[in-house]
Amino acid sequence: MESLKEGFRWYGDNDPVSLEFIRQSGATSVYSSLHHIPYGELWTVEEIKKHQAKVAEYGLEWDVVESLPVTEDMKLRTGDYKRHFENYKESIRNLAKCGITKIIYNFMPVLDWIRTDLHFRLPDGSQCLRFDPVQFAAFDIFVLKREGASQERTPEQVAKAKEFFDSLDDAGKKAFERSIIDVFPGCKMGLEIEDVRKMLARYDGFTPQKLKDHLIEFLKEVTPVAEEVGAILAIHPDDPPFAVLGLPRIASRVEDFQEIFAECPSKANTICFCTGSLSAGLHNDISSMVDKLADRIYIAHLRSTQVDADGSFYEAGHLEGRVPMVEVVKKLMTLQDERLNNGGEKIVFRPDHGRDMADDLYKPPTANPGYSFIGRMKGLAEIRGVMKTLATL
Ligand code: DNO
Repeated sequence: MESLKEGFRWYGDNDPVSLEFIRQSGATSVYSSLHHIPYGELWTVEEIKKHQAKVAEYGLEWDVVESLPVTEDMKLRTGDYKRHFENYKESIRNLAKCGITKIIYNFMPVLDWIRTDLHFRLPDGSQCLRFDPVQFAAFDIFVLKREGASQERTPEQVAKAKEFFDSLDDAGKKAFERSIIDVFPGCKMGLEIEDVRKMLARYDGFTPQKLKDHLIEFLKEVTPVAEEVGAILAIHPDDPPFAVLGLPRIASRVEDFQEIFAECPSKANTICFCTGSLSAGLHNDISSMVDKLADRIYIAHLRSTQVDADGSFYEAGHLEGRVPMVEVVKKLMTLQDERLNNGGEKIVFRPDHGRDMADDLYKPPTANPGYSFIGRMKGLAEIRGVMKTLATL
């Protein structure tokens, strides 16, 4: 068996983790995006080539686009969405002209991922990201004051959330609010609570079915272009894979993906198999998901979570937690072997997130929680060890 292709995420020139470091991790491939281009605007060949050249300078390859963002207008089919669709299609063509054909996107309304603690301290002193449903309920009910937030929870959960919130003094409450909004929606945007309310309001009365319909319409529009130029689009699962803030979620369980693939059978319609996001839902059995979605997996994010009895989860070490990583890697390598035997391509993965550890703990916080260098490199090293072992058995 052959090892999977090893990737690493690079956030571009502003990423404190440089390409110089990434190259030392053992990765050969880079997951990156043109972060300076506003969502919905065109990625020109010139801009793509510039970025690609920076990556190539370090002997690395910009293999995967993470992400080509889908705008809120595109998800809602309002405002400027038609122009955004045209730009999206043209950006896919331009990427393919530069030889980049793997494109990740997500269709999560408003937010990308949610946690309540960005510095959860583990017994060994390293830190990771954590989600606590009680704290999140406190945010939803007492900070955001979202209508219906209490009714969606049991009286016991509401009482616990109140107890937590009341235990904070004013400064603590402010800090708590910031810690959640600062990663809303998935990156630091300097939002205020009123902005969050406005963003959520756009989805008032928007059902999961409607969002799914919009996703399928989006796919039916863009996959023919992707197919034409030999590209694939990979949907990123909901993180976490359950309902938050009353927003519709449609990429949380195996049935969701099966439906998405059945309704848009194009070969360009694939999943970014993110074991970390998926494993935060106890309903997801990661190993059997590889089997069920195998023919749609070309890109993977490998990481694990530990889900505790109270429904909270934290990002566990890459070989720990509830993802049977060795088994998953073995299945992916077997799948890849079959593909390679049939003239297909390698599956590319990256270690997703990592702990803040060693001297990364003492560096100023980065704009991208979960993306410090050493923890991710540890994850990559561990997975490389697994792959090498499996390859020589
Ligand atoms: C989080 C990432 C996501 C992912 C996007 C893809 O760390 O897994 O931000 O890049 O959801 O669109």
